[in-house]
Amino acid sequence: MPETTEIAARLDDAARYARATAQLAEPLTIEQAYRVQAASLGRRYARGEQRVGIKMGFTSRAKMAQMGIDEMIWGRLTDAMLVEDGGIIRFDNYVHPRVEPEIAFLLKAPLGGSLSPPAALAAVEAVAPALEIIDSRYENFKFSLTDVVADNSSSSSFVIGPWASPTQDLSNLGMIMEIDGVARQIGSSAAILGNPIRSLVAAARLAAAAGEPLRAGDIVMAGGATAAEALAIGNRVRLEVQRLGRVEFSVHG
Ligand code: OOG
Ligand code: MG
Repeated sequence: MPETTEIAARLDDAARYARATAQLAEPLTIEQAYRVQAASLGRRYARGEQRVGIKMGFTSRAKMAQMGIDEMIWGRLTDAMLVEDGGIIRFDNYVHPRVEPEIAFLLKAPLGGSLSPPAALAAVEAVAPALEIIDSRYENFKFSLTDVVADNSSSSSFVIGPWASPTQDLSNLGMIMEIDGVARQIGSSAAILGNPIRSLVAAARLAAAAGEPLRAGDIVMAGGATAAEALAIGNRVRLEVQRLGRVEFSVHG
């Protein structure tokens, strides 16, 4: 197997210079794939980026079906990936970006390994509508489970809408994602493991198991509630989540 550091460098360069790269030729174990992810993020931290939280992937049937993978995965988020609400992204900074509707959590306390949903909720400062811009670094957006894990779970950018208090029931909030004024994906927060709080519970467990427990101030993206949509130059994307409000961004050339 090629060195972890070699694969990490290849994937990091692919993300940094928006150049597609071939799928990994030799199969990795899931542990090796997460080691590659950590090493690739290590290169970002060395350039001054800071970890601000984690993203969950494949927490809904719609996402699993779209990509043909049915295991939950996670990736790291850095400050450089955050796009301001209403802001713009430059298409050229991506290989083949897609967008998906999510829910984000902001923590006010650290979260350790094994928790009940109410215990996880007690550590939540706020929740928000959120859009994730995923961008697989692999050609044609095709990958195996371990390929995508090594590639930081396709994590590329994320946009967070207004933070709201977590007092409301999150189990069945309507979600409408529009591109250029046309509803392209319609779903519910229920699609995310029955309730997105379960995604936070899983995030706490997986991050702690990896030796990087969730901290106060961390953001956790719960995973796409629907399939993702491909982006093109000129698109204006808006997500409306029932009771939580809207988040949006535009794609420029
Ligand atoms: C992998 C990332 C999955 C989600 O929300 O399910 C993900 C991909 O689809 O490229 O971010
Ligand atoms: Mg996602």
